[in-house]
Amino acid sequence: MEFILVTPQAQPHVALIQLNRPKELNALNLQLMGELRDALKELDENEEVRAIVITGNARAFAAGADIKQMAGKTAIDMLNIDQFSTWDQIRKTKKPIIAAVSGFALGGGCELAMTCDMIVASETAMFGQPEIKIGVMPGAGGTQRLTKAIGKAKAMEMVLTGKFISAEEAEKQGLINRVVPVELYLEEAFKLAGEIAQMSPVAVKLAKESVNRAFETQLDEGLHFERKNFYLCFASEDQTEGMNAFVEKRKPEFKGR
Ligand code: DAK
Repeated sequence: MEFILVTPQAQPHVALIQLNRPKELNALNLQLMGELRDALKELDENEEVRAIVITGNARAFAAGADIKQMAGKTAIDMLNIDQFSTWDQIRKTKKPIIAAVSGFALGGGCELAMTCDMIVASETAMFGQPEIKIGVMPGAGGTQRLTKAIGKAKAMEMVLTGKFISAEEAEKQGLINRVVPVELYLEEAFKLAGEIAQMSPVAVKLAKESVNRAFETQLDEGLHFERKNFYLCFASEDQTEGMNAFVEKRKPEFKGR
């Protein structure tokens, strides 16, 4: 891996992926995205990993797709490169992913953060979809996820003017989970990931899948899907362990089975 650093056990059961093109503000070139896709697939299959944190550095989470790499491309080049399959693969990660964002989260960087399940930000974080300023528009879910997160009026303004919003504003709008001082954002993301890692990995996966369904279906179908996953929890040893531990007044030991 050239452009990301992967630590499978950065903390017990929590993996860390750090985007690592600091000079280019972690601009997401094709190789970086491929590495990210492969790393997530591997971590998703690693039984020791229960939650994943993706971060950049204090100055930038990611300033977007690599404009220099995209500049000379034609529509057919873009079609043939088919970056969407990479992004789709990332979206299909079953384990929870927390984006720990500081500095710029722009364009594809903002979209990557929104593809994660939760966002913890430093006070210096800035979110934006500035593609309009370079003659294009968001292409990795920005118009959809941003609109669902912060509503039409605010999303429209960001997408049509390219203006950034601060971490404070992003929290107020419901785009992110919380804002902390810059020296604490990674620690805070690990804290959240660590909390989730103590739960049943089976229930966590099924719950993540069910929450995501709310964005893809009507209520009736979503409720139906939730019910199936709820029943499925009762096929796990973790369900027996969790409920027995409660009755016996002890801490459960979940195994992901
Ligand atoms: N791409 C390539 N290089 C970038 C970059 C980017 N997005 N952002 C920054 N850099 C590079 C700069 O060119 C500069 O490199 P050198 O000139 O030193 O070689 C270095 O990083 C430092 O940047 P600056 O000198 O510009 O730093 P400043 O602090 O002055 O400004 C900035 C920081 C973030 C405000 C500025 O760099 C900036 O405006 N960056 C571009 C932001 C942007 O427009 N982002 C959106 C890109 S379009 C798709 C999936 C996703 C996408 C498309 C398709 N499919 C699945 C098909 C996504 C598209 C985008 O994200």
